[in-house]
Amino acid sequence: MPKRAFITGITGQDGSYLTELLVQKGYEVHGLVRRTSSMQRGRLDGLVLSPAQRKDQVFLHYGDLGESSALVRLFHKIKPDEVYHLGGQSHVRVSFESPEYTFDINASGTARLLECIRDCGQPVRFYHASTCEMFGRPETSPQNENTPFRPVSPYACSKAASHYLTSCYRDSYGLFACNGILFNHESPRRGENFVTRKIARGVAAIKQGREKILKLGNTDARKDWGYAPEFVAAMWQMLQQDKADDFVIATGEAHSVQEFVETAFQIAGLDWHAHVETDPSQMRPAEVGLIVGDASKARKSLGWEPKTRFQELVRIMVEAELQDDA
Ligand code: NAP
Ligand code: G4F
Repeated sequence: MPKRAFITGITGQDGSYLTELLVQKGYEVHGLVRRTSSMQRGRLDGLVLSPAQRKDQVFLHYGDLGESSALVRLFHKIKPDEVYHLGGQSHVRVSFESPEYTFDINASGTARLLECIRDCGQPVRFYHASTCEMFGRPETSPQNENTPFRPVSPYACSKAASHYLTSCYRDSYGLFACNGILFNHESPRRGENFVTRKIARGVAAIKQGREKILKLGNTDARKDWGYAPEFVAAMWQMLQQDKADDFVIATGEAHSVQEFVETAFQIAGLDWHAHVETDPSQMRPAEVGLIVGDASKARKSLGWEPKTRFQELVRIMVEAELQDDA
């Protein structure tokens, strides 16, 4: 019998890469999808899988993290061995506009899933998509699994609640439940309204004469940016351990949005000075401080290491946009 995985957020950046990884490992993959007015699911339509793999190994089910009844039914139907909980309202600035929705889907959504696992009567391994945003404005750097959380956005508060729920169910009920505290990870599949993809798309549009200006918010912000396919591999590795635990996954290097801009424009042979303007609507009521991750526990226990460094990541993203738009 192949192992069965259930992925929430399968249509997202990480969900799509994780699906490819698990299918290559022989898993049967079941994904939660929301009903939308269009049947197009760009990232899933572009999965690097053979027609047979798609037909025999990937199955989509309607549901929503806001509704427990559908989740309960799906658990009984799928009987997953592993659950990768990646679904949620993942945009930090949007969380200031929709805090209640963000909290319900991200925090209560995790409680709904954990209850399904507690009640399903079989051993299930659970991965929760935690985030470095929980560190907020930390007093120490770099941050590891023991660094206190000081969240500064509704998104980060919802993820901190979700993180603690996951460890609470591990401690209280003995569930195999892991938190992956992932730092920013990017790719050509990143959502268009996250800054790295926005810059890569903007650079391609300017290069091809379709746009003249790229408008950005706070370009002084510094992030620890890695490459998404490498980060989803760590999710799988966490669930293959003998004991459930929490892990920071990061590159350990911080770069500013401004450096991303300069590198991206340089790769395309353009001068950023002529094209970048400030957009006050992209500023946030609060920004995190300097967060940069210490992934030494993951290196020791999982053998996980980042391979793709900043310059190469920017190149991958800009070249993908230039090719797409050619
Ligand atoms: P993403 O591309 O924004 O994908 C989010 C996924 O969640 C999508 O599949 C989305 O479905 C789904 N979703 C949203 N609301 C839902 C709901 N009410 N019910 C069911 N599904 C819902 O995010 P990502 O970059 O892949 O990140 C995956 C997870 O890791 C997220 O939880 C994010 O917060 C967390 N995280 C990400 C990073 C990062 O740098 N990427 C770092 C740390 C943590 P639709 O396609 O229908 O919208
Ligand atoms: O790309 P961003 O929107 O990502 P952010 O806020 O770091 O959140 C992402 O990473 C988190 C992990 O740290 C995840 F938990 C979360 O789910 C998500 O995947 O913004 C990156 C930085 C911010 O400091 C922002 O203020 O870029 C700055 N920025 C500057 N101009 C902008 C823009 N961000 C966006 N989205 N759009 C801009 O025009």
